[in-house]
Amino acid sequence: MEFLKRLFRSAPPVPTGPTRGNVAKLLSPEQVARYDDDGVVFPIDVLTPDEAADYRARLEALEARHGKMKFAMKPYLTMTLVDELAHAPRLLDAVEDLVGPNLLLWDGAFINKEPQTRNFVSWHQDLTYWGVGPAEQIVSIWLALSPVMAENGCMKVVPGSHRDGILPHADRFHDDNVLSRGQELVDDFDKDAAVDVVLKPGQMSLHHGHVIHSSNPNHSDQRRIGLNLQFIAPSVRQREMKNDSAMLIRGRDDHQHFAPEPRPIIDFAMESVAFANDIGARRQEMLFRGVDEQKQRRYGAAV
Ligand SMILES: O=C(O)CCC(=O)C(=O)O
Repeated sequence: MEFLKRLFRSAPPVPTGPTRGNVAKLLSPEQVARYDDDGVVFPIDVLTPDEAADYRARLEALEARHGKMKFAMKPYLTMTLVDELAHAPRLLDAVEDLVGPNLLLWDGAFINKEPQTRNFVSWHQDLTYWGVGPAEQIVSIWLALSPVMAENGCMKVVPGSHRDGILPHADRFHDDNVLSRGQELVDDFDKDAAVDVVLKPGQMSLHHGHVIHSSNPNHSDQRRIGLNLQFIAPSVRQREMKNDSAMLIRGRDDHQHFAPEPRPIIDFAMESVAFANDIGARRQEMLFRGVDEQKQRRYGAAV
């Protein structure tokens, strides 16, 4: 565990701030109400256009050496640029407004789509297989590092669909589906009500774990680059997996339900990669519970 200690820089102490429902740090009362009513709120400005362009350039420089970060799992453990983004003050202020002052980062991935490619995301609700709850103490953010619009496969969300809890899903494994099991809602719903989550570089959306969403392939000549992160309150519990881990990002963890995760100091340090691979493999085991080994091997790279 020595390497964990070396890699671990504890989150700066932040005084316990206002809890949800009191004074918001970044979101307006209307934006908080929109999240509550719709299960999604966007666009929220996090980075200036120049900052977003710098982060994109850093990502693409790393990709030139290490390969495309297509669906890299938990990249905040291994890449300093993602660690910085995950600590961006405006991003965290908005998350704090929804989840409270004590924040753990539980998961994340780059969900990038290259120009003219077929990858899509089927209609689903995030919390179907994640094992964590309660949903009210979890929020996903999706931060754009490129322009994101219908043409390059932006996320589509059905506002208000988070109110009925988790609905039945079927596993429809598909090579082009970004989701590990190709999970997809079984019953009909009003797809026409879906809205496109259009974002400029540096803007993000926040969504609830029960909201119905999907995305189409990238039919454009522009790359779609998005960082998806899941924040939870420390009181959240993992029901489906032993020894799950998360990174303390803000405030305090008085519950210790998740093992601490180390922050990266340099990109792709061997120890960080080993740690990320270990937790990634155990997460995949949970996501693929009940799925035969052949399918696990074939679809294992997805999120
Ligand atoms: O990036 C996408 O297209 C879909 C993202 C998604 O499913 C999610 O953030 O939960």
